[in-house]
Amino acid sequence: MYNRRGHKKVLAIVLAGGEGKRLMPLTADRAKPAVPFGGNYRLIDFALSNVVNSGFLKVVVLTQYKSHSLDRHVSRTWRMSQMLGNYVTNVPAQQRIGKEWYRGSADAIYQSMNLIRDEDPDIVVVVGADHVYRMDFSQMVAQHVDTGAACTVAAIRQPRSMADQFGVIDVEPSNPAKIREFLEKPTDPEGLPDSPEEILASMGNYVFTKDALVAALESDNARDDTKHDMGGDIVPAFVDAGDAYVYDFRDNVVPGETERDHGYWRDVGTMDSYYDAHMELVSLNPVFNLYNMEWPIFTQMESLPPAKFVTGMASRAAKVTNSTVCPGVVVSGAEVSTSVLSPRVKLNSYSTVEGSVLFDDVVVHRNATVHKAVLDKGVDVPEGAMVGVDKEHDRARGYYVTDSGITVVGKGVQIVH
Ligand code: ADQ
Repeated sequence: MYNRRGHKKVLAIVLAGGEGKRLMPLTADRAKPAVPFGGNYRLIDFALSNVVNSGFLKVVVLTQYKSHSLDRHVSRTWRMSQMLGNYVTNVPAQQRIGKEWYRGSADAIYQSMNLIRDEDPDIVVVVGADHVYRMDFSQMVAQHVDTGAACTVAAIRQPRSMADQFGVIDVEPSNPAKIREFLEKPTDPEGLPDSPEEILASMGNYVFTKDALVAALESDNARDDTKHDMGGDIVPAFVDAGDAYVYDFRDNVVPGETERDHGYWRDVGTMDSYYDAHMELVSLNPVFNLYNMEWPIFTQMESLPPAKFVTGMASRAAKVTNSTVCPGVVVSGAEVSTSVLSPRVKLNSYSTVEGSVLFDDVVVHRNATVHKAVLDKGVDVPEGAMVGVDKEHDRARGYYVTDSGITVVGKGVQIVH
């Protein structure tokens, strides 16, 4: 498969082995990229949709941590026609080299080197699987080819207060800019000259010239003083060699986007940011437009009956405002506002759901209330029960409550009064 621009053969590698500790309990038994998002998506669907929409149809997904539901999702959803030699293959950690599982993200790629050798691409695009955004990677590849760099790092401005979550980039004043320094998750870096409270952050998406990547992974593997991490070790090595450029995400133009959603990128790595991204989605005029069909976000479409809204027996009419509702949902005499209802959610008479994200198969029984909460798959809220209304009571019942007061209940929990 040749890239539309530059006529280079491209292999895409999606790093999907992250644990997502800060998304507990949602990551108790699924990898972070498998965490549901927006009702019927999984986080990894955004990265994979971007890769495929960019025209890169040879895709390897590297998984590791609790990868069962992720592997199932990828193989079911992302089955591709083999006719043109295209594929999305998930590769679980195989302990192929030695006894260890992947040590870090660079080691994950190193241990899958046979896939790179078999495919023999000119260019390797490496992307994370944890973010919500649209991006045309072919534009980044085009810049990579133009500069002749060995490594190109996608970058976006972020608040300086969040620097310790990102690779922070200092650039030379050229255009495209060469990277002068790359610090992985520094505590108190300087802000940008034109905006002291912002830093230039790595998005965790990289383009490499294949031979340079292979050489860097081999030399990293031979060393003991590295964490075998893409952001922590491999990218800094390219920067030290004076061979890394930045790709400014502001330059990326995606078909169908508007001025408003241009440049949208959300790291949903904490429960609060995950919740906020959902509330943005159901807001009156969301920044991120799921309905942009010129750059569709693909997912698995299960055969389900349409969502249904009814007046329950001796009840009131169902009322749903500013919410997204997936197939298979039944809202019977319940009131729902600013919420996301995933497939097969059932809401019964006189129940109220407000400011909440309900995963697949959640059932809310009569007169129950769910407020500012994220309920994982299959949570059952019995008649008259309340979740998220009294945060102290939530904590006392063992439910997780975030600093900003969002209650999170793990998979399959039967709520108690
Ligand atoms: P983090 O996201 O903190 O920072 P990491 O935990 O390595 O870095 O995750 C990066 C990606 O690799 C994720 O998609 C994760 O799922 C995956 N991953 C992690 N370990 C893996 C393994 N052993 N096998 C396979 N996949 C693995 C990174 C960069 C920063 C950058 C931020 C942007 O290191 O420089 O700023 O992403 O969010």
